[in-house]
Amino acid sequence: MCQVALGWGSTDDDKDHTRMTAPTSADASSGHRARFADPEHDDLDDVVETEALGLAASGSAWSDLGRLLRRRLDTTGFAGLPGFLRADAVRSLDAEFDRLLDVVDVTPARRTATAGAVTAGSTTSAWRAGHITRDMIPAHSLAQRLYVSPRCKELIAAATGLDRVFEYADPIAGLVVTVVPPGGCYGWHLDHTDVVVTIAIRVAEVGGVLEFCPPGEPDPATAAIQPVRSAVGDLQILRGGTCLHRVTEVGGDDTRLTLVLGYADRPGVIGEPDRTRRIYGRVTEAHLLAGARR
Ligand SMILES: O=C(O)CCC(=O)C(=O)O
Repeated sequence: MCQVALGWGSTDDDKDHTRMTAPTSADASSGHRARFADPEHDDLDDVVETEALGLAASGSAWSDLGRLLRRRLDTTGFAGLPGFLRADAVRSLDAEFDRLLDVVDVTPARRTATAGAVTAGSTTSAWRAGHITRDMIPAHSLAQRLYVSPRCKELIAAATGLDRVFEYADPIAGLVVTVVPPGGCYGWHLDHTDVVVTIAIRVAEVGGVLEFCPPGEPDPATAAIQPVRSAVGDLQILRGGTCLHRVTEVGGDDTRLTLVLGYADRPGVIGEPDRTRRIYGRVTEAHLLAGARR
């Protein structure tokens, strides 16, 4: 079995079987074509509600919509786009992420708002949440296709007033799923990037609400906190670098799942090793090498 998976020592029958379970990117003979994440291709009609949102037209439709969102983002720090993902795409992502939940670590922790080192005088908040990281999400996942798509980047760049945004070069961050189980929460924090893009995949029956403070407000105890109530498939853009935000305690039986897309304003961004370890519990060689170069 192992030999078949590795692609050597297999019979012709084994090879045919392997092709059925792991389709190649273009298999003209069978008509079976898996679509892989590829920044040279931007067909998202099977992922996004392109018709309903007026995004099916070629040209500047995605950046036009982004500019519309920017007005709201600039005023309040937040902009939402209800019904962004197709219902069948949400179902497919929910099932895909559900299969990974057994290996997600949700050990409780206390963290500072910037995931810095916790010292005796630090202000911290409670976390009980985990992540499905980028390296756990396969290349043919709709999530990876959305993340690398030039259309999606156009939308986010226009919404944030940048000429262009870039995928993280980080092997585990940039594209993650926040996993908040019943009784869990995602504490008050600021992100490392200006904005964070989230898409609700599974919402909590009770609680599990994304809340944020107005831009620059340093203290949730005195700030006018804004709740965001999302339905599955909704897209949210939050100025997470300047608006403190959290996810309140999840009630009921369901684990809350949110797809998080982080883009950088320059290519090659990789998270700092210490911060990465605190948030995701591990690093990769790329983090260590980038950390040593800093
Ligand atoms: O899960 C969410 O809705 C929010 C995630 C979040 O706060 C973040 O990724 O910075």
